[in-house]
Amino acid sequence: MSLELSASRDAFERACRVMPGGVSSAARAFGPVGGNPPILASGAGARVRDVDGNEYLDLVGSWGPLIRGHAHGDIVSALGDAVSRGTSFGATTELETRLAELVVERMPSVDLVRFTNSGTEATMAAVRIARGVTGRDTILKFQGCWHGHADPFLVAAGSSALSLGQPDSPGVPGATANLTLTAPFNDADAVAGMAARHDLACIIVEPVAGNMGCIPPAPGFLEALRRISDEHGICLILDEVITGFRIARGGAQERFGVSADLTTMGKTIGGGLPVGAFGGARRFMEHVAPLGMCVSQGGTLSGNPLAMAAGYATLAPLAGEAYDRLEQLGGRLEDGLAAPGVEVQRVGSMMTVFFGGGPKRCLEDVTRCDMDRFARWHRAMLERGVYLPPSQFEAFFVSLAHTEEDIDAIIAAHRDALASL
Ligand code: KE4
Repeated sequence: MSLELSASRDAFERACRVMPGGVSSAARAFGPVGGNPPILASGAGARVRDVDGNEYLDLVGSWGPLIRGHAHGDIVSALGDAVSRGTSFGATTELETRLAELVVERMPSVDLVRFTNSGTEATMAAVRIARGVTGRDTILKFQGCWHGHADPFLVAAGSSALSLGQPDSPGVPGATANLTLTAPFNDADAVAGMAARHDLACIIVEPVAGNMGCIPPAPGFLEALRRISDEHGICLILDEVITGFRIARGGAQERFGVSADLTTMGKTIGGGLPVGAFGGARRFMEHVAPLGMCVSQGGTLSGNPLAMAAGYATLAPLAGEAYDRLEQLGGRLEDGLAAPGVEVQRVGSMMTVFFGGGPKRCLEDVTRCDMDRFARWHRAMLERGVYLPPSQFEAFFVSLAHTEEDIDAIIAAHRDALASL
């Protein structure tokens, strides 16, 4: 099978003349899987269409935000209403307060929340607050986890850093990188040892790893991080940019019953508009400028009315049955993708297909699977009308716009793709 991608190829070549790699984010590069990316033109529900007119069932969902699918009527009309009153004020609006109230209501560990324009800004700010309040400099993250592209996180980083072979990015000063310790995901003993030997300001973790492929927390792992943090006065930051409002109404903290000191959010809370947020216990958040010791933080478009309107329209209707539906669709897809030599790891509506290498508990396990087979599978799925993240080190997402028929069509494409490898 081959795809007609001539218009995409021309558009991509034009993009490459003025943008590094022809992309606005490294994760979108098709280098890890080969070939040129389709240049997308539109989306509706569970589908996207490229500039050649090819239609795909979309499992990227803009990397997580589109939990209700593309161009959802509620979100389009909320945006239309907001934009008719202006695009930005640089002042508090009732729209951001309303979304903040929703976050506080659904995340019991969050007393106060502040909006940013990206998840990266949120994690940057959370680490700065942890350092400011604890008076400590050293942080601990996990190998293969991605928390955005701020310097402290580009040490053993996942997602695009891993896909492109630079988990320790050039350009990060040694003095900065040396303040970031790393441990294998799911290795609580390693964390306990580091906490005993170093004065850690914070432990930052994706409660479900989504940036080295989907890796669930081992039983007791998150609880151990909570216990170690309490023992050593460490700020536990749960980076819920992916999992927040995705794997449960109250995110990973609801699903796994472990509370963070600080939580970072993004993606779904903006419904596809630029957004991030950090929030948590009053003892930390009451030092965010202009309060308390005034840990500096700001952003021209933070809490902008369009993202707030889209975020509220996305989240407000999501109740328990929405998550039951996502669980049902995710389970249907997981069952259908299972095949000899294929491992599917899933939490709710986020999942990853791996080829070989057995169960994945940490980054080292992931590096043992067959990356070449993944690349060939990715291309075969694209040729069969299924749009997936172009890297083994990512999760993909089912939305509420996907139907059983869509899931079954993806499964059929998968089986045909496997046969073609
Ligand atoms: P943003 O700055 O991209 O909004 O959020 C950074 C971030 C923080 N924390 C977690 C757990 C994340 O997954 C992310 C961003 N996720 C990637 C996908 N793995 C976004 C895709 C991209 O970088 O283009």
